[in-house]
Amino acid sequence: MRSSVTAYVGLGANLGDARATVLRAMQEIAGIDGVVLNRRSALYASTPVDANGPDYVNAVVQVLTHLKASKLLEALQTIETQAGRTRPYRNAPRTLDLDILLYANAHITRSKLTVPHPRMWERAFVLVPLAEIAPDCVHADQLHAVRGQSIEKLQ
Ligand code: A4P
Ligand code: MG
Repeated sequence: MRSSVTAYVGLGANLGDARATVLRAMQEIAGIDGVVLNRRSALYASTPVDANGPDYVNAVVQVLTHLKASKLLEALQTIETQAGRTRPYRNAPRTLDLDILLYANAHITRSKLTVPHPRMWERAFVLVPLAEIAPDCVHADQLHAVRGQSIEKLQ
């Protein structure tokens, strides 16, 4: 069996009951064959970045997985589809977005998968929840750089 690696998945939603969708998605990620959900951040409300529509609910989870990154992406996309995700235009409001942020120390540049996620370092809605569950993955300077973006921990 392949040895397990640590990966981080970003969750975002700003259509429908976004909080319930993100919580359900965490359960569904935990249910993927070959994935163990190890840590989950709090839920955060964040103002859309480079996008429009309602505020987002965002979170990050840490998983341990035997799956190759491409198989993990396929499983995440199945969960997005089941949550009613449509893609009418770039950065459109969405019922659920699941992005692979980090996969071990891998650098992947394929047509369907770029890891680390290319825009993660510019985004408070990724870095703040990631720093909550994996402080070693985020440098204080990186958090400082996104301090102008509005993000608030939900109760
Ligand atoms: N893809 C490539 N690399 C990856 C990866 N590391 N993880 C490919 C997941 N998918 C990856 O993604 C399009 C294609 O990217 C996929 O088919 C996959 O093969 P998508 O989710 O259909 O499209 P997208 O949402 O436009 O792309 P992405 O990358 O999710 O968008 P962004 O750049 O993450 O922006 N503001 C707030 N406050 N909160 C948010 O969650 N999200 C976005 C989406 C913009 N603004 C936001 C938020
Ligand atoms: Mg995505």
